[in-house]
Amino acid sequence: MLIKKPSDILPSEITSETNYLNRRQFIRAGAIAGGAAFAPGALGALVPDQRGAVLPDVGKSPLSTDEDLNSYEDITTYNNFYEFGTGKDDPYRNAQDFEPRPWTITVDGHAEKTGSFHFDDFIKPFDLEERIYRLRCVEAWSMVVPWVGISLAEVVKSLKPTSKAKYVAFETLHDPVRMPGQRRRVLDWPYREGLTIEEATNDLSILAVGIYGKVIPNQNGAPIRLVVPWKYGFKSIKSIVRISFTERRPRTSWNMSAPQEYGFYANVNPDVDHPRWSQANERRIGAGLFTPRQPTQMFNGYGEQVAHLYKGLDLRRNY
Ligand SMILES: Nc1nc2c(c(=O)[nH]1)N[C@H]1C(S)=C(S)[C@@H](COP(=O)(O)O)O[C@H]1N2
Ligand SMILES: [Mo]
Repeated sequence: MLIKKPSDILPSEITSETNYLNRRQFIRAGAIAGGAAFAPGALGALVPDQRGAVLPDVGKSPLSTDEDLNSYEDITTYNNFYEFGTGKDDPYRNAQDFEPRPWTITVDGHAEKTGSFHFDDFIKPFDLEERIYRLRCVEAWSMVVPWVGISLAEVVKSLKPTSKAKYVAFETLHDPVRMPGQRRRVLDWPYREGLTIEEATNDLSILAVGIYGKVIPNQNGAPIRLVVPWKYGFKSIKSIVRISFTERRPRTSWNMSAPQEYGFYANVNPDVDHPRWSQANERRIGAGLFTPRQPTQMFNGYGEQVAHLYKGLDLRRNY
C-alpha cells in the first residue's frame, strides 16, 4: 500500500496556505472597494482551488460530536469511491491526478432558481461550518470525520423549490476519462442518490467542501459532496454535478443495483440487518486490533434530530 505519511503532505499545504492568504486579502480589499457586495461581517464561502489549502472563516457547530477524530490518514486513504476503483486504497491512489476544477453544478427540476453554476458562485452565498460527524458505512465500519461544509437546507431554500418538489436528487460526474473506475460497469454510472426534501432541509445535512479545515481531497469527493450522518455512507454522494428537484422518488445507485440489500432510506439501524451481515455493531477504523466492535446506534446516534422525519413509517420495510 502506498500511503503518504502526514509529514510528506505538509510542505505543499504550507505553500497553498500562503497563496490562499494572499488571495483572501485581495478579495477582502475588493469587497471593501466594491461596497455592499457582501453582507456585513460575512464574506461567504471562499474555497481556494489549491489542494489541501486551509479554508477561511470556518465556524463551529453545536451539532459536532466530541468523540475522538479519525486521523487525516485514515479518512483519506480508506475510502469508498468506486469511480476510482473498488479497493479501499484505490481512491487514494487513483484520484491523485483528478482535477476538480473548473466545476459546474447544474440545478434543474421543480425550483425557481435552475441553471448551471460555477462551483465558486454556487457556494459563495453560504457560510463554512465545521461539522464533526460519525460516518457509518453499510459495510459495518465507522469513522469520525471533521467535515467542513455548507448547510444543505440553506442551499435548498436559496434555490426556491416549488410545492411540487418532494425529493432532491444528486448525481456524480460521469467522465470515464477522468474517473477510470467508470470504465467498468460495477454500477450504472453516473452514481445517483436522493433525499426527501424534509431530509435535505434537516439541520444535519451538509454539502462538504473540506476535511480537517482544509480543501477536501479528491478521494473524499472533491470539490463538493453530500454528508447525511444518520444514513449509511452510500447516501453521501461524492463529486456532485447535478441537483434535481423532483416530484417522484429518484432512482438511486445502490438501490438500483441490489434493491433487496440497499433501500432508498438507508437510515442506520442496528435492528435491521443487511441480508448478508449483522448491522448490530461496527468496527471503528483506527481503533486498533484489540478494540472490540462497538454497538451501532439507531440513526447513527442522531435520533434526536431526525427520528421525527420517520414517524409512522415502518423502518423494517422502508430500510
Ligand atoms: N460517487 C460516489 N459517492 C460515494 C461512493 C461512491 O462509490 N461513489 N461511495 C459511498 C460510500 S459506500 C461511502 S461509505 C462514502 C465514503 O466516504 P469517504 O470515502 O469520504 O469516507 O462515500 C459514499 N459516496
Ligand atoms: Mo459505504
